[in-house]
Amino acid sequence: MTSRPITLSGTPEGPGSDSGLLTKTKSKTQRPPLYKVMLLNDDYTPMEFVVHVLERFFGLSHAQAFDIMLTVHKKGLAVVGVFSFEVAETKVAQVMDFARRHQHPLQCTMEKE
Ligand code: TYC
Repeated sequence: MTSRPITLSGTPEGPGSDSGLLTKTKSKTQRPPLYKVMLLNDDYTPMEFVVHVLERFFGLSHAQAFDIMLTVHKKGLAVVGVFSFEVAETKVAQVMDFARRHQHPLQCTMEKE
């Protein structure tokens, strides 16, 4: 078995035409859209129930949950988290189902960021 060195003579443009410049193609990676999950105020859902929902479904500490509940109570609504479409959809469904089962009118919605 014999082998000989491979010699490259020039570029596709021909020998001696290599400018030495390298070009790079920018591959545009698309980030998935994010969705804000919001809690809406109402006059009937007990404050402790809202705090419990925020702890249970959004993993917030008691203090964080209490703060957000008060923001919703005072301002009418607040963003409680930002998630992928699938996770946001699941959170909304879990909160709405939990509130309905406890017969509270609490509303939870999502919106593209
Ligand atoms: N406004 C309610 C009350 O006074 C408390 C409440 C807070 C309800 C946040 C809903 O998303 C909510 N009992």
